[in-house]
Amino acid sequence: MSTATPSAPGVTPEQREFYRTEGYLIVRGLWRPEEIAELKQVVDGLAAAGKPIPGYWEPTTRPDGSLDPDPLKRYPRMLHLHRHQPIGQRMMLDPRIGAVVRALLGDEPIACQSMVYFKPPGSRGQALHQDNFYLMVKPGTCVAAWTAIDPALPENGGLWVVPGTHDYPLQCPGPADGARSFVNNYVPPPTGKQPVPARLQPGDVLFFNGSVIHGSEPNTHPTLWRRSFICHYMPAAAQEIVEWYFPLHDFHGNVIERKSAALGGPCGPDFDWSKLEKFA
Ligand SMILES: O=C(O)CCC(=O)C(=O)O
Repeated sequence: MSTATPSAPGVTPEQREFYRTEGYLIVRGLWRPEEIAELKQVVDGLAAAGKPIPGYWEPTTRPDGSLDPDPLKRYPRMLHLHRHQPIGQRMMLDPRIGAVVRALLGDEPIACQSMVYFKPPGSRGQALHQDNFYLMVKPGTCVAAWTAIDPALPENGGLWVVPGTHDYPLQCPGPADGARSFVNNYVPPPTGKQPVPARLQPGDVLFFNGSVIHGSEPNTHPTLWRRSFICHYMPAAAQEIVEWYFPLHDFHGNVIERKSAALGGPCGPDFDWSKLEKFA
């Protein structure tokens, strides 16, 4: 796993080569501790207030007001942070992120989305999957920038990536284990390839190609949360993406237009998306 610190801007030739062959790259300490602390303060403040942000963050409690045993009901992932919090837009369009993504894509990046995962102790993970199944960026694929807010390690549900799966075609996902994953979408690694843990410290960023198989296990740590801030980007040359990600932005904050891609990809246009949210 490549862990070198990049020479700014962008990445070293070695890092670019590592990304080209493995499909992912860890950039250590891209964010300063005070930047991560500010992000943590904002998202923890929103979570502590518990006030839903309609369409973006909708925690639920039981009808009788008691705590749900599933921590993700109280702390679901927060969608599109950049649309409702200035820090989300600022961090999604940060020039240091832009420089790395530009170097990895070999093209001008367009920002598509931002999300926060809280993942408190006891939370389920997200089974192995490929992100471009959701974004459907074409031609080419998207790239994720996954920032650790807390340490992200196997013991607290850190991310795993399957090296070398960036050239693997998008698969139609099968069912996941609902006891371990909150999304019912599982893509098994191809024969001979195994997931490896991306061990991250706060401020480290894991970049990975949208076809790379990746996911996480439950957070089994007794006390350690595993918050993360996740953004996705597409190359300017790509012409389509699923409309749910509109409006797209360039790194100057301008809105960029692209065609709306059809959902379903390898599963076909009749794929039942509701099954990704449900377990039998
Ligand atoms: O952070 C996680 O646990 C999973 C996130 C992920 O796989 C994704 O954003 O695609």
